[in-house]
Amino acid sequence: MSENLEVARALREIADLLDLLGERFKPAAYQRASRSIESLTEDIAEVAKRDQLRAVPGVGEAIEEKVREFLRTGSIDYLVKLRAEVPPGVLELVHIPGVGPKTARRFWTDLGVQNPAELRAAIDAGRLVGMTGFGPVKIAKIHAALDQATMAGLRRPLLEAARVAERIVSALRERAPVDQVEVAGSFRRRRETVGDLDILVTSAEPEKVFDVFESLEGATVALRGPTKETIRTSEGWQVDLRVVAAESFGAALQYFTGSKDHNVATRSLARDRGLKINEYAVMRGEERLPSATEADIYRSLDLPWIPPEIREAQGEIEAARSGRLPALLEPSDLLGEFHLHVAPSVDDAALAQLAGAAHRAGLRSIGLVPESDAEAARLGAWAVKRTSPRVLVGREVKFGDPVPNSLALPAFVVWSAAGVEPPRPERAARPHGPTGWLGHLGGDPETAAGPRRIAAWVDWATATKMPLEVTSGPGYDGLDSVSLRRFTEANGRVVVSELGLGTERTRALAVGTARRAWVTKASVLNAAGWP
Ligand code: DGT
Ligand code: CA
Ligand code: CA
Repeated sequence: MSENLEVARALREIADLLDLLGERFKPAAYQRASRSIESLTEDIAEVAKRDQLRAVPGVGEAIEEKVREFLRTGSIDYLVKLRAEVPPGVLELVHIPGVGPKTARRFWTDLGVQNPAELRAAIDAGRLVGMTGFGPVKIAKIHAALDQATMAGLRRPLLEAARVAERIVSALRERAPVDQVEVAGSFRRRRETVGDLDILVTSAEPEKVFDVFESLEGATVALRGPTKETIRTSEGWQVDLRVVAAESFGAALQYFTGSKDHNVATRSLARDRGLKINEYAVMRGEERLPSATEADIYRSLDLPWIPPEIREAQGEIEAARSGRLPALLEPSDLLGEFHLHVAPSVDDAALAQLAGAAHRAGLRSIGLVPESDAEAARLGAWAVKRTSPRVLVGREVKFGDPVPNSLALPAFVVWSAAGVEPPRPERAARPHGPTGWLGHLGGDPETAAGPRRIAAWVDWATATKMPLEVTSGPGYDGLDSVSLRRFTEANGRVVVSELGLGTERTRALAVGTARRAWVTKASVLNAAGWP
């Protein structure tokens, strides 16, 4: 599997740590390199093999060395050293909405604050008042974010959860005596942020499963019982692992997938029909009804199986009862992928490989997004020769900027909303130029001004019939499923982008975000091999 996201994450952490340590220019370089590697379409190991790392935007000599070290050894010495210089709680401050690394550094160095709890105490004690740049509004915002964070534990983006979940699931499958393995909870519902991971397995030998689980690299045991063990990973994730009997697997999966509100609703339906549902089984008095699969559980309520992504008590039970559950978007519905950034170094062989991978993935068309006019011209010349998949060359343009057309008009434009204030809907007008859609709604997560900004963009897009891009979670583009559902129910159209070919993970998560918003393929432009 491609290591691009792992590398990007490590570089991002280096950037955060350097920022916290007060370095001036290096953090920006690491951040830039991290972003370009995250959106690279080619496997970073391949780029390294071709000796083209330095052609990736942001990668200089020092970063190249670290990328190579990571590819060789799976870790970066420099990162390990930096981690030792910063208390782990200080790095947690960086993830609080409204607090970037620079602000976290000030809390740490000026106030001696070392973790979110201490920051809260400092605010309560009035210690932020009078600090330059911290007016009452800003302080209140941080306080509210902290409240949310401590109420639900610190929540982190779905994409991060996916990396950890995949690693643990594959280790369990490979090394532990398990039969069925599922990640339940908010992760299975593809919630935008995840508090902790809830894994369910069936096994005849729970003790052996727990032994493997707690021996995972970097794991510390928080609690171990006969059927449940909780660990903390080196990244700070709490992971619950439960071993359940095969005949209870459906009941357990349904219970631990949640949401709580959905469970409350299903349990009340059960009571109406004289049944009782718990995490072990559906019971009619003393009689145990089939409970090995989730379909068993829903069948006992005369309901069809309900997809996990919409189990939020937001109308799914009524829809299921009346036979009106939507056919949610499936990964195989996507016939085009149109947000493929390509490194300037990419040669014809690498392009052919990319097209081949797209073809094998069932895509009928792909859209390349080069960085410069010269690259666009070169890729355009190559693209006209391709038929399966069809290759289009587009550009990403900051919303409000003119479309570059020095040689030929791009086939499409991804309008980037990153850092751009939304126009008022009553002054609605779509930008001139070729077919386009709006992406990067939240922009950089650190500067994202939050829900109100996204709502304003959604209103504008609804008024102008501008399609919106959906990617894998607000850690990247900020379009949450609630806004998305509002948009598509008002007939808005979307483009679902995985932001990188061959990474099934990002594709699955982008589709998951769409499914959470009840999106069917009818609303998805690239479900038809568009254009
Ligand atoms: P998270 O971890 O905060 O992102 O969200 P979840 O949904 O994964 O919540 P978690 O880990 O506390 O619990 C997993 C599931 O277990 C939850 O979605 C529903 C079920 N569950 C947990 N506690 C309760 C409860 O008190 N009542 C009911 N009905 N279900 C519960
Ligand atoms: Ca959870
Ligand atoms: Ca849990």
